[in-house]
Amino acid sequence: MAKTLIPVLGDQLSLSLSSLRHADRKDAVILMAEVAAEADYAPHHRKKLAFVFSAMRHHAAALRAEGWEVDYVRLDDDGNEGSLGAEAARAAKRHGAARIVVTEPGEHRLMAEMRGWEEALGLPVEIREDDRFLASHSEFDAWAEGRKQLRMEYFYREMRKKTGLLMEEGEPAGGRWNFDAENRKPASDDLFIPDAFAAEPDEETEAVLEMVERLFPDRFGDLRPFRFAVTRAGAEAALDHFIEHALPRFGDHQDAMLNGRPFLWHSVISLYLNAGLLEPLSICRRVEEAWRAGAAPLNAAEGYIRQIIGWREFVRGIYWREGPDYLRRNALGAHRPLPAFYWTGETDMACMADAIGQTKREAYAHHIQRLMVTGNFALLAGIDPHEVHEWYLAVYADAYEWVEAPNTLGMALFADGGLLASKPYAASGAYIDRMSDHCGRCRFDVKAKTGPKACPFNALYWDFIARNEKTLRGNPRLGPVYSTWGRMKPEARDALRASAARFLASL
Ligand code: FAD
Ligand code: DLZ
Repeated sequence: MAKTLIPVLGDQLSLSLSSLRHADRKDAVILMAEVAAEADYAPHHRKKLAFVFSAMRHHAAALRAEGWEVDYVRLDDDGNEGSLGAEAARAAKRHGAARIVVTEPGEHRLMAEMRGWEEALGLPVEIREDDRFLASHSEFDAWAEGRKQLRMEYFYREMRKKTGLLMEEGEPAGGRWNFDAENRKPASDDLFIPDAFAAEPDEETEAVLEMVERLFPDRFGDLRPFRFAVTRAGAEAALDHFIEHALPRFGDHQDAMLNGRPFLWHSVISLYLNAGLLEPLSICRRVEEAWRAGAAPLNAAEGYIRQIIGWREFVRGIYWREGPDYLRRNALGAHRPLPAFYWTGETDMACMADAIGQTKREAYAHHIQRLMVTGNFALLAGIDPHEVHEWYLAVYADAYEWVEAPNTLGMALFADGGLLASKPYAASGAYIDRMSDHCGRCRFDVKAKTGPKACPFNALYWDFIARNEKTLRGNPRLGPVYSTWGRMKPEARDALRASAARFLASL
């Protein structure tokens, strides 16, 4: 009987994947392949590599337990040809496959490659939509069509209505769609901060850690200690841990930062969700249940659900709608190279050192660290958006282009000219001081605006505003900022710009 070959990628670790649906287990072979091309298209953090390979190996075992035949190719197997296309071709020959069925990948790069498989392999190839999201491509496009501006808030409301999450008789629970204004409290060390969830590596994970150590000795990031879960059950345990210990405070302190406290009340589940070990709707239902049971306040449940059915779905819609050209957008004409300290964390700016240092250790930083520290710095300093994009794609365990690129280019860097965000998320040191305890331990003075001791974010902020006046002055949300700039004495403006220029020259 001619077989159907079903390649399953490293971020398609879901038992309900569209390519597996309606397949007859007797006539199908699943191919999972660890390949150099995927390990190398970005210089992935070593923890990310270990997570992906170990989770793939555990998923292969889970599929076998469900009765599937799985052909698994390890990265160091003899004969591994190093790319998904070449491995699909080899496997198709090995099994005498008559056709290939695959779920669409999460990247334009691989989508283009897969579209060429039919010709390259001489077999019919069916590419199915990835329906592990709440909004299909056509649903998002229909929502976006004809709108002058795409705003997450309106899309989010549609997703709330569609799913019924936090809805009561057709109205949003609590009478409001959005409790964001109640999600901006700073934090302090004397609040109860839960321990991070930690899984124990099993034998398979140990083998992967050794392989990554051996094959990627020079890659960015600490490999050990390795505490990520690598199975569906482990990911569920991480979610349970979050709901029990951190969700109640997630809302209040979502935007807070504390030195040496990488996880605070965040869930740290994006790597599992993006890999397919958790499903978005069931996570949100669990969070809603916690609220209904009185175990979490509404601002926490709403704030959390908004990230998943709002932001996550919204950025994916934009990624696919805008096409590959999105990756090269540079609306503010920023061309400075990425400073070397993004790879070392060696900088005197305490907030940057903390965010980059933990990124190196954990392959994780929470949203405000990514947006308002490393992202904000890159925006203000005019770093080339594509270089920044390549950095974010590499350093986080949850990074896949469909979710990383719109967040980096659209949200953090305004490189899409305001498609995703209504104004640049630019902020001076005062924001970081308000939301964190970094400034008190920094060698720079956050209250000083100019001079060698002044927090670099201050002069850089005004330099950014001045430098981009032509493009940004017309933005209604920046009206007050340009009025303040206009009211400053020329000497004060010159001093800010000179201070910024000195700092930028030192990078
Ligand atoms: P929590 O704070 O606990 O939030 C819950 C979940 O909501 C997350 O797990 C995630 O699935 C979802 N979520 C929250 N914010 C966003 C968002 N803006 N976009 C999409 N999903 C969101 N997220 C990624 O999953 N992969 C990336 O590569 C990525 N790159 C980013 C780059 C930049 C510059 C910025 C500003 C944000 C990026 N994000 C990315 C979004 C966000 O920072 C992470 O999803 C979040 O920090 C993951 O940690 P967590 O699981 O503890 O999230
Ligand atoms: C991220 C990643 C890595 C590091 N390695 C593999 C791999 O060896 N084999 C595989 O099938 N997938 C891997 N992935 C995930 C893919 O890069 C991911 O599927 C694409 O980026 C599309 O989202």
